[in-house]
Amino acid sequence: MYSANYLANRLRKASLGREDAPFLRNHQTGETVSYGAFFANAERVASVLAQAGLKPGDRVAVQAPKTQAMLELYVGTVLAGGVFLPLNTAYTGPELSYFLKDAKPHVLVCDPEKLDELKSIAADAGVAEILTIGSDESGSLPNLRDGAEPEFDPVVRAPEDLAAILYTSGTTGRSKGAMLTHKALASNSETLKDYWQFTKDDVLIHALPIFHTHGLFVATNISLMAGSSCIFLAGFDAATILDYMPKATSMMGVPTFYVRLLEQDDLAEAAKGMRLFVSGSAPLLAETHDRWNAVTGHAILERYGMTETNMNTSNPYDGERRAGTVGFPLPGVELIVTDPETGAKLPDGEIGMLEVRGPNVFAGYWQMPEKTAEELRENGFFITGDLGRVDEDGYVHIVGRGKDLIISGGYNVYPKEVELEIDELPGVDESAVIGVPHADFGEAVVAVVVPEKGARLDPDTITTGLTGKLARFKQPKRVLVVDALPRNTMGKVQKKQLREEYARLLS
Ligand code: MLC
Ligand code: AMP
Repeated sequence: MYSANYLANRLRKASLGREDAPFLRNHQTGETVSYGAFFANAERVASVLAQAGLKPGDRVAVQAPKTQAMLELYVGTVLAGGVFLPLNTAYTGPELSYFLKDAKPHVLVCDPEKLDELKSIAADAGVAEILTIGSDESGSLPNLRDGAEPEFDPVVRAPEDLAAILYTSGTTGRSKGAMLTHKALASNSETLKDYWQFTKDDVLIHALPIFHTHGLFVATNISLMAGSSCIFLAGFDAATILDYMPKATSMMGVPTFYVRLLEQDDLAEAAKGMRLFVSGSAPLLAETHDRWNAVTGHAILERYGMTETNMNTSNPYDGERRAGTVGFPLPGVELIVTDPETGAKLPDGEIGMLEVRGPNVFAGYWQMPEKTAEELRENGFFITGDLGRVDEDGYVHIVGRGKDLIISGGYNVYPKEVELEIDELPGVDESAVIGVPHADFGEAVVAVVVPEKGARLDPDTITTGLTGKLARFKQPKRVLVVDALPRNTMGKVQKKQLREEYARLLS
């Protein structure tokens, strides 16, 4: 039925002929949406996009609340041959302006509440059409959808055509758009569905955002491909999740989910009937893994992935899920450990740069051939920026990062981007942004700031100065004003020293 369109076909296959089977149990609206109704709506959305002049390969950018309508937009964009470009709802106007100017989408879909602010930003970037989706499933896109024809002939798309672009920040402070093909997305989700044994009987608690790989491609694509259903929550709330657990079979989350759920009294009882808990996007402390096991009797299955590659490794479904490791390379994924300086392959057991190759790997960075060449080797291996080793039993351990990156509650923050903004503020000479341990978010952003000679700096003015410029999750949880930053003999700021000095600041 969708056979001309590589990814859509694979997202639809499991539910064909099961039109009444439930796909989304929408917590916000209290309604259950069947597979038939969901795909009919996605087709209507594809018609709306085509009517708006969307051509194959055109980008559809979206910064909207997590809703059923946004998922329909994802599938509708794929059906219409477009390239889906979701953006974190926390991004500010200036951040959005960069993405829109870089990706030049034909359509922008936003929250009606942000329409006024975004109109001029979108016009500046040459966006042809702005539509809206609100948190209550209303908006101009749902309105147009309801008036559109229910059937749409999917646009022909081959495995190597682009299905999505997801932006990921970089060490230089400039975000890069990772280009993901139909094949990369489909093959990875198909592999994971089988590896984690998802079937039509599964009910997944879906509390992750859908503007990132984890909530969009891992959680949603797997559910669609298995023909299972999702309890669809707009965001994370521990008590609500506990209420739903007895009706569910599985959950995917970042470590913060597990840390917060462990604070709930009735966790053991609620988790009894669950079959699978998956964690990823940030390191899960072995201590959290062990506590979870002790309380619920379940071993959390930790896996490792990234925007550019989707999922690379996973602990086994059957077999030992080893705390502090990310398991084995997935079927079809090759993983090697190389010398970060020379790129030479290292002997088994040694710590080095993790590199991965497989059908899951992205096609390069949008309009950044030099960046692509730096990180994606000609032989197909992607240099992840993560440091790790493979132990004698084949389990992969991530031991650190070769890239200057902070992961806070599963969101990536590149210090450079924050430092550039802080350094622009009046009275600032220079700054160093670091990640320090944080019980809830794993790591938290801290800024160490040096005032200009003779200037007096109040930490609060730094915090206020960043408002509206950077998304809240990137803003420092603490600002420290110091006389000077530690440097080595080459003059390079010693962030390791700062991280050690402030390791207990927030814990
Ligand atoms: C929210 N805040 C954060 C934050 N999330 N600050 C730092 N880090 C975060 N992750 C800010 C809020 O703006 C607010 O600030 C304050 O912290 C408290 O918010 P909260 O109410 O406690 O946050 P909450 O809404 O509960 O969100 C926390 C969270 C959320 C952990 C549920 O961040 C989340 O859903 N994270 C998942 C991210 C994710 O899906 N990553 C996958 C990336 S894909 P203030 O000052 O305004 O009060 C990827 C590849 C892979 O990495 O392998 O999967
Ligand atoms: P992103 O760019 O948002 O896709 O983030 C990807 C990064 O998250 C990876 O490069 C890793 O540094 C990190 N990551 C993802 N999963 C894990 C995990 N299970 N353990 C440790 N780090 C992880």
